[in-house]
Amino acid sequence: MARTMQTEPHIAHPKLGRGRQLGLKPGDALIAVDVQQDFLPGGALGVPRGEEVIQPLNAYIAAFHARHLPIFLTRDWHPQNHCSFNSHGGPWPPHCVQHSTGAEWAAHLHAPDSVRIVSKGMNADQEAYSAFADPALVHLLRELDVKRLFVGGLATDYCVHATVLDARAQGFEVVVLADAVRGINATPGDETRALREMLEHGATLTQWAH
Ligand code: VGL
Ligand code: ZN
Repeated sequence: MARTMQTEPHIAHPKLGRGRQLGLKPGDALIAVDVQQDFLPGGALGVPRGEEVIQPLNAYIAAFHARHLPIFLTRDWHPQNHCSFNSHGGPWPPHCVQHSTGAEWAAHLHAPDSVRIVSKGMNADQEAYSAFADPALVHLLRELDVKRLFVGGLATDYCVHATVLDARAQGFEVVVLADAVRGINATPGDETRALREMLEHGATLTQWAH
């Protein structure tokens, strides 16, 4: 089946629970990482097949919203002179510059007004792949009594990876949404390695929306 082949790096892992309920409960929250124009194919830093996360994330967002569970959207929100840009000695083409169209949410992402937006990478001198780079997030999660985070978005091998490892380090249970992440794979195998490392740090993988 073509679909199975395409998602093989995700579903091949033995820890993946398939076809089970999400089992949402109080204390759960959703983090959708960087679902922005520049990370979609054709964008400044397009993630191959990045657009495939949008429909699953819409389903997750709807499920969390229906249960009144917190939803966070992170966004890469760089100043024009950000140190990660190759124009400033960094590894990436300029992307997600504050207020540019490339920094806007993916057009088909549907999120209610109640979502909380977490901006990151705003300091020109500092790379910030993780949603936890700003300590405000962990404080808010504790205030909201969040215990378990469901994480999807872009890119598996950078911002999702960093966010998941930080979430684990902060003591949250983490469920990675295998059908709602895609990797850059600058080096072949990066996404698979990133997922493996998340699992080694105690995250689990699930696939529900697809
Ligand atoms: C990201 C590279 C540079 C990401 C952000 O969202 O994964 N990757 N900036
Ligand atoms: Zn960036």
